[in-house]
Amino acid sequence: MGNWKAIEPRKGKGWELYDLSKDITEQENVADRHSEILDRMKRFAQMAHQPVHEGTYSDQSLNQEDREAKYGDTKRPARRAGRVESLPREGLIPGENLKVARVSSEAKGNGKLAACALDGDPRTHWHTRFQGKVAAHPHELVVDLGRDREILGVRYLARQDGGWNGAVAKCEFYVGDSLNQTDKLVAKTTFKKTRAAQQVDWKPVHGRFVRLRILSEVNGGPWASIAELGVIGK
Ligand SMILES: [Ca+2]
Repeated sequence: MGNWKAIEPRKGKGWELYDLSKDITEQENVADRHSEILDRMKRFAQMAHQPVHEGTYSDQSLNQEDREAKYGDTKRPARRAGRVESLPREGLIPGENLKVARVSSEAKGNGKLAACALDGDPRTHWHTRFQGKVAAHPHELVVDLGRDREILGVRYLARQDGGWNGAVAKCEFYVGDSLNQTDKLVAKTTFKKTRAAQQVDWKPVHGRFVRLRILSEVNGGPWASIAELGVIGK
């Protein structure tokens, strides 16, 4: 019923009520505070002559795949606040070892700095400069891995806030030993327009710096943005 979910875990042991609009993981039983809502839901359940089952009311994630199939990527309704994808950590060089060594531009006015692409938080993103003179492609971000490492690829997460501006399409990756010598091309790719994490693999190569050269955006816009970037390596 709406964003409310009521369950009776065991017959006669009392009901639990969860407000899924604020508490999607069902941590806080609010049956005491909203007895009128619980009573209405219990009446519903009695009218239906069957107990209320978990997931009956508003687990919208069950419908997510249907919705994607129906609307495709471009016309999907706005994502529910609070639901984001994240970057799988397996095989990544731990994020605390990564630093921004150089960036072609960043949106300082609203805090969408290059460091946001490396902060481990999918809800923050780097965005290229869009106020004043808009920065255009190619965009570049150079990541310092702290020391020489074996590098096998990268994982990329597009912005997770509902917008697509800057989501990366065509992109090249270079590796180098020093900040001014990142000219070894290791991969070229075109990322898809998806919120899910995407991965690029290449043959193991040694270096301390990884340079992304971004050549286009998923909708043809002039910007680049990245929620999270991880480097696969040792
Ligand atoms: Ca981030």
